[in-house]
Amino acid sequence: MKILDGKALAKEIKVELMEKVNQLSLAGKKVPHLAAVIVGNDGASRTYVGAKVRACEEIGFNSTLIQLPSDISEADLLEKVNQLNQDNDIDGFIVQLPLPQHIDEKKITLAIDPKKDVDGFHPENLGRMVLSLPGFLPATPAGILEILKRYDIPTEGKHCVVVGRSHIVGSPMSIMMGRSSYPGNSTVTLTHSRTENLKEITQQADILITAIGRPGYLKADMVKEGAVVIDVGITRIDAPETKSGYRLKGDIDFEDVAPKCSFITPVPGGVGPMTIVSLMQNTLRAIELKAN
Ligand code: BQF
Repeated sequence: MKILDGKALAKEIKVELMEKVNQLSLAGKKVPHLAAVIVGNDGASRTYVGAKVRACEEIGFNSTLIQLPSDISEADLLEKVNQLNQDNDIDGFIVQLPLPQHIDEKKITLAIDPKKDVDGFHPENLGRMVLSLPGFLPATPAGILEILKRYDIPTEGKHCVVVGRSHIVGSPMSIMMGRSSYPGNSTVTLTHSRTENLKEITQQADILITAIGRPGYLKADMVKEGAVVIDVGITRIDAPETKSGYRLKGDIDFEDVAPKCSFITPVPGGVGPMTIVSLMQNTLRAIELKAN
């Protein structure tokens, strides 16, 4: 069993991005500028946005954090999105999800200029992904492809089982693994909460990707010997002995499953850090796409 070290990979890619930023600076060109909008005070969301701003600082991107109160109206948030769409200094921006109940996430996502939609959630970018046209790929699936690529994991003809059908991870992941490219060319099965005989299906996976947010749900008896296992789940578990008061747990029962795998991503330090660098890669691409 080999660990797919997302944290180390993310560090490597950040160095590559740093070099590209230096080249832009030396050429007298604009350095990428990412803006992040956060609404309200959710602890996890603040951690995620903090990680994104910190990554910008490490790489040398400009970043702007826009903090808005949880009781902001949908109209006012849409106004903010429009402002960012029109701000020529901002190359890309994200609106951190989830949003408060009274705000329609779909409306907000639709309002983002697809050319600045570095999260890749706008239907135009999702459509481009399906058609393999240039655009922004959603950060988490893109980060997983990068892991598979950099570890030279064969995907062609393999059975890839995705557990979870969210718009942000499971659905796009299933499409990307089925596309005619590398990583891709897999035979894909997308499973979800209504799937019957889940265990029989996951047992057939050469590549198993789980994104359901149920800590420790997948046990060794659900995994084939030698499978490549990618764990996207990150649930906060109370842990009073730690400084933060919590620890992160994936969808995979790691201790149970790891001995059976050829490769496995840990939580933390697997897919999560790759999600952050994918967002950074998208932000750099926003500049490149603008130039063409
Ligand atoms: C790590 C996210 C659910 C819902 C909304 C590093 C992150 C997480 C873990 C991170 C996530 C999850 C993000 C680790 C961003 C990934 O070391 O294991 C980084 O910051 N993520 C998000 O922005 O929104 C989410 C999960």
